[in-house]
Amino acid sequence: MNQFYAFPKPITWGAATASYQIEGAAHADGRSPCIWDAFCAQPGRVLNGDSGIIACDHYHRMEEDVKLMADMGLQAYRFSVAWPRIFPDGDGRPNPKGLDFYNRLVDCLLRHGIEPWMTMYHWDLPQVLLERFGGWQSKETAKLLGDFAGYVAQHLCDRVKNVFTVNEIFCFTEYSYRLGVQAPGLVLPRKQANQVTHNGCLGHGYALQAIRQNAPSDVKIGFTENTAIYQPIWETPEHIEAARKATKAANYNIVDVLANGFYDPAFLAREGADAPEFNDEEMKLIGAPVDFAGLNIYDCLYAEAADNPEGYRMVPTTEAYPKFDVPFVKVGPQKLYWGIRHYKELWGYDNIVIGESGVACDDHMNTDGEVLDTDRTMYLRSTFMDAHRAVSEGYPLNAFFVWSLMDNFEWVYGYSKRFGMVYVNYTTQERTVKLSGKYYSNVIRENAVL
Ligand code: GBH
Repeated sequence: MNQFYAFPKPITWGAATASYQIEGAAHADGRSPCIWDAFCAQPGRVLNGDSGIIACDHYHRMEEDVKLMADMGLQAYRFSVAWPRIFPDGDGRPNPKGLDFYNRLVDCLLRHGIEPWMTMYHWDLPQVLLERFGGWQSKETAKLLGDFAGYVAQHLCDRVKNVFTVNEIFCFTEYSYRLGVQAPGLVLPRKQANQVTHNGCLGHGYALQAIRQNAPSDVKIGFTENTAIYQPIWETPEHIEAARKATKAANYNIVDVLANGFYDPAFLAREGADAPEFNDEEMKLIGAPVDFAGLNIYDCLYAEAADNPEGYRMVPTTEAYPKFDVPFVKVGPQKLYWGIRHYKELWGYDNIVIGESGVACDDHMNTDGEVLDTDRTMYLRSTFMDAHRAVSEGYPLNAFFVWSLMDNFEWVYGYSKRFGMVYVNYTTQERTVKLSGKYYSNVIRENAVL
């Protein structure tokens, strides 16, 4: 073992997935449609007209998938709960068959010695709530997320000890209601779009409160966000300060608000009549303390000091800047370190987890049946080095979830992009651990960057 890069403390090593991306079984056991089912059915929305109707068929292959995780040596598994399986009408009467699946999943994980980390909301909003309230345009949706999360916590948190309220508020609000690229694909005017983002934060707040109130035993609760992380163009004090300012400013309407419990007055002034409607009670829910803060990191952004009122400017990456198989995942051997450090220094988080880190590669199986993804393996190693640096300098990283356990439905890219450490043959549903998966098993076993 390479002692030098051994982690100085235990890290919980896991892999992440999300319900809509892997489960399939869209019509099984009383599940109702979610907004992604409807979005995928609209021509031109998702590449090749793909959808999550079958996906990795994980709903029917759960036990074999958990067995595979155990064989890989995973210590933890981050999954999400499909709201339309549990409350097909969005609220009201729960569906016992839906809950049963997650009960079996949790039991199976625990039987194999794998810690379940559960996400309450990873974008599969029941379609009925879009029809009834306009989805996240209404605070009712935020409230109902609280009800759903409270119910799930009551039934599963005797065994599940770590819970994420929501995955990436930025994506299910900004990308979905302002930019229109993700379900439900709306491009709303500024005032409404600002309101949607506020309502997303409020959903986190209601969920946090409800999980605390309903969990039958001690549980740690947090969120995870694909926070925009600026790294200094190089590491001198003035550029570090610039990167800090750029990162704080870029996250003005989500992480900065969750951490502080109030909006930056400059934001409210700038938006004027377009500012979101909110009250003190809501801000208290939104700003309630979390037990951990999650970072999902893909992009690579640079800032440098500048002689302007802000004191910084962004430095764009070049056209040819090294990327992976999707444009938004760039090579960035310092980004994860800076993400962790900014979380601690800007927002005071003392328990940080990487909710997602990973990469899409153009994977192919060779004639010997192997997938030798040297690119993903290189990427993982570089992010682990970064994590090692953060921990060595005393920053509070405690868990790391690679995105993703297996290839899956990559939202608007459908099945054309593969993020897994496990290769999925979508014709046969056969799973094959890639080189990167084998590499990860060794890293986990040694708790060291190898
Ligand atoms: C995460 O989102 C998600 O949590 C996860 O479900 C997902 O599979 C994973 O990352 C990999 O993408 O239409 O070209 O403008 C990461 C942030 C936000 C990146 C939406 C892609 C849309 C790209 N994603 N974005 S585009």
